[in-house]
Parts: sequence; C-alpha cells; structure tokens
Amino acid sequence: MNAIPQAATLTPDDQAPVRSSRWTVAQVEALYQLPLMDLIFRAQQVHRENFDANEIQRSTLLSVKTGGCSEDCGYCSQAARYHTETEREALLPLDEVIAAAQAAKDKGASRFCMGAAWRGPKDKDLAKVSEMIRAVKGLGLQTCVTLGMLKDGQADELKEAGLDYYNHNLDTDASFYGQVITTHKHADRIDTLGQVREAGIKVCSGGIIGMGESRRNRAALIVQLANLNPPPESVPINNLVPIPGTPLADVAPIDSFEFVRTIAAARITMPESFVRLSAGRQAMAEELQALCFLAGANSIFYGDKLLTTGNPEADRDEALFEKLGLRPI
Ligand code: SAM
Ligand code: DTB
Ligand code: SF4
Repeated sequence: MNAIPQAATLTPDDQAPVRSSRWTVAQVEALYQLPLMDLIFRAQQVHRENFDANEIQRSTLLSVKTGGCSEDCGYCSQAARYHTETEREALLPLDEVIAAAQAAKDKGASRFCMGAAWRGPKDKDLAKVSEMIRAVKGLGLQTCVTLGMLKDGQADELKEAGLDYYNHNLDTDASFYGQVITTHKHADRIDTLGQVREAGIKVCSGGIIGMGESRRNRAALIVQLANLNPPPESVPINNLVPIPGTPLADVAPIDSFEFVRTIAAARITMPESFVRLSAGRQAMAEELQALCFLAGANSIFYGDKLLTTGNPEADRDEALFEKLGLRPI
C-alpha cells in the first residue's frame, strides 16, 4: 500500500500551520485500486477522525439567472449554443430570491447557494447579486454563489456583501478539460479560485464524474483539488446528469462503485473538507446514497431542484436521513 503523505507545512505568508499534503496521481490511483471494502474502511476512518460520521450538511440551490450562457461546457443545459429544454431567463428579482431562501431555511437548509449561467458577472450584475447575498445572510443562512470567472476586485465586493462560500468547480482533470470545454481553460478556473481565497471567502470546488474520462483523469482531478493550498472547504462531487441536446447527452453512465470510489478518494485526500454528494442523486437508489455517505460524503444539495434539473424531494431526504440515523447540521 502506498504511504500517505501527512506533512503539515508552514505557509510562507503568515507562518500559520496549514495541512497541505501533496498527493500524486499514482497515490490516488493506488487508492482507487484498493479492494472496495478496504477503501471504504479507510475513508470511514479518516471521516471519523475529522467529523461526526452521523452528521450531514444541507445546501439548497437556486438558479438566479438561468440559460443563455456564452460558454460551451459539454454537459450544461444552460449553454446558449446547445438546443436543450432550458430557456434563457433574466436575473431573478430580489423578493423571489428572499422567498426561496426563507423557504429553504424553513425546510432546514443551513446554506443557500445562488447560481448564474454566466462566463463571469458584469459589474452591474454583481451589484444585484451582492444585494441578494446581503438579504440571504440577513435571514441567518450561510451564503454561497456560483457566477463563473471573476475579474480583479469582484471577489472583494462579494466578501464585503457577506459571502461565505464561492463555488467554482475544476470540473475535470486539466488534461481532459479541453475535450469538454473550449471557451475557457482549467487554468482560468484555478485563477478565480485564487482570487476567492485572497478575498477571504471559503472555497467550494469539485467536479463532475462520468463524462467519459478515464480513472486516471478522475484521480488527477482529485489530486488537483487536494493539492490546492489549502484544499477547498467544500468539495461537490457531481455525477453527470445527461442533458438531451448537449454533446455529453449519450455518454454511458459511470459504474456506481467507481463513483463511490471517487467519493472515498476525495474523503481520504481532503480529510477536513465537506464532501458533497451533488448532482445525480435523483437517479441513485437510497442504498447507493448510503454507500456514498459511508465512503465519506457528508453534505448534499437539498430541495427538489438543482439549477435546471431535479433532485430528490426534501421530504424523501428527511425520510432517508431518519432511516439512516443521519442528523442534519
Ligand atoms: N456558470 C458558472 C460556472 O460554470 O462556474 C456557475 C454555474 S455551473 C452550472 C455550476 C456547476 O454545475 C458546473 O461547474 C458543473 O460542475 C455543474 N453542472 C452543470 N451541469 C451539470 C450536469 N449536467 N451534470 C452534473 N453537474 C453539472
Ligand atoms: C455543483 O457542484 N453542482 C451544482 C452547484 N455546484 C452549482 C449544480 C449542479 C447542476 C446540475 C444540472 C442542472 O441542474 O442544471
Ligand atoms: Fe455556462 Fe457555467 Fe453552464 Fe459552463 S457550466 S455553460 S459556464 S452556466
């Protein structure tokens, strides 16, 4: 079995100790190759060293600006260039956002995440999103937005508005990225994550599994996330939701155990991060979801819609949590 790096290093800036184990693709591939029972056991051990294994965090999503996006992400229903069922809509009015956030809070969500189908926000849009953040924060919810790539100064404006998390996924391995997206680069995503960190906002970054990538690509994505210094506080692992009309509409679904292995690899390499079992849950049996929780997932998207596609209804999730003895935090 490969040795797992455990070194705690000092950051050059403030000399504060930061856990920054450097992982290699070979090490993460070796994790993937473990017998499933050994891999899950190891992930569960890491999980229990860092979290209460019966607690789960819940974030509710709202698409505040849907469709019409300039980018060509091959999985996305919101790219203007693909003929999907998603129609272009204007930015939602503030009162609608507040009502949705209040409803999410009443249902028990702890974080409210607002998504916009932009390459990146224009300054006038950012001012409106900042108002939304202030209002949602005022309801006592943690705030998260996902708005695409940020320009200089925009992350500071979001921080000023009270933003807790910025979601910006690496999505896939740098070497596979160009097969899925050509209108921006993996390096652009890393750059935005740097701006978010620098502004003092927590990072939410993960990826999509099941886009036709190899196991090596999956291991490399996990390494690219885990080696961010520090790693993202929140790591969404999405299973591709195939969208008719997009280039990835007909990709063969990934084997469920390979998805579970990916969750376990994320848990082991990012021990202190919340790993979110994200898109794709609607197509998963309860038993598979439970296996993902056992492999170290401790967060979900909660509420009957993701951005444009469905998610299990809140009441069904409540019932599942009850059966599994999971406590929401
Ligand atoms: N436009 C912004 C961006 O790209 O960062 C924010 C919204 S974008 C829809 C947020 C994330 O949703 C993507 O990075 C991707 O990981 C995920 N996503 C989008 N469509 C998906 C799909 N069909 N299946 C799984 N995940 C998806
Ligand atoms: C993330 O990693 N997954 C969420 C959130 N961050 C923004 C989005 C999933 C979108 C699934 C497809 C859709 O509903 O359009
Ligand atoms: Fe646009 Fe984001 Fe969809 Fe890419 S993932 S097409 S950037 S909304």
